[in-house]
Amino acid sequence: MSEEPRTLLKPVSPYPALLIESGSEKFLTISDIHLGWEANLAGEGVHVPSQTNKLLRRLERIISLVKPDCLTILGDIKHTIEKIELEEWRDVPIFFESLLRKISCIKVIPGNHDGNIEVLLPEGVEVAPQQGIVIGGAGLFHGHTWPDIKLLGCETLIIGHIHPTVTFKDPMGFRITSQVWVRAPCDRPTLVRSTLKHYNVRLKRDDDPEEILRAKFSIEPKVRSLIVMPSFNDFLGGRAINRASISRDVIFKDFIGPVLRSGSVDLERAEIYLLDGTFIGTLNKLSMLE
Ligand SMILES: [Mn+2]
Repeated sequence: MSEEPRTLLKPVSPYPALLIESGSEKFLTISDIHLGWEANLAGEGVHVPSQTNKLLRRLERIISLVKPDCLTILGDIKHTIEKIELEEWRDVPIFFESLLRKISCIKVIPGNHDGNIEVLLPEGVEVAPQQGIVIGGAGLFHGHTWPDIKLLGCETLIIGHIHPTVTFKDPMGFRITSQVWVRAPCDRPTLVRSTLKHYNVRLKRDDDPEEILRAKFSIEPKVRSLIVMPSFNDFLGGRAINRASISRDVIFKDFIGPVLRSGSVDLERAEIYLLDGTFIGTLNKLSMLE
């Protein structure tokens, strides 16, 4: 059997961006841009200038810095879900046409906000399946759907969708909110069992789901952890994952997406990192002071 090239995951500190190095190839990965988000606020009487240019300049800076071969975006390019707002008709094509002048390989994995995204993307931008893609030992998908079965052969699953933040109160009573990275251990047999079940693969009570995956799909199950990326658009609201006022169960139910709801991801023991790389503890130690 040929040796797989090593896959290295490097957060591009202090940005909400991840560099995936697989063999000699470099993939820059970001998630949740939500272009047109501020236009939605205008409907509520709050007027915020368009963030598109700021986000574009920031992304171009990161591309110049790390010189990736390819840019992968884990979904939620635009903000409105089904229909397309006027601002998105304008901003989404401009955003990607400018990016294509910097980098010729761009892959988009659609998120739940990306209905009809194809019509907004210029030629040259590849739209991948919602069930995700494999880059070396990393499986990438947005997080609102089940991943493709082949992603179970990756050591690390990487999703967006949740926009994780932590919130603390300082001694003066001020609230501080920071975007964070989440890296949670996975219970592999449970994840394999629930994914196979989703794809209607029949399992008897004492079947070993990992054996079935090997036998029926020729996939060696390898998933060990799941990474939740911070949103690239830092202007958005986030999900304070350390809220103590409601029970953990409620928070977990609130974690939208079938993989997080399946009970196979141990969020209690998830490691939480700030964007500058500081490890601030595991989630069960980070209750918010209220
Ligand atoms: Mn989403």
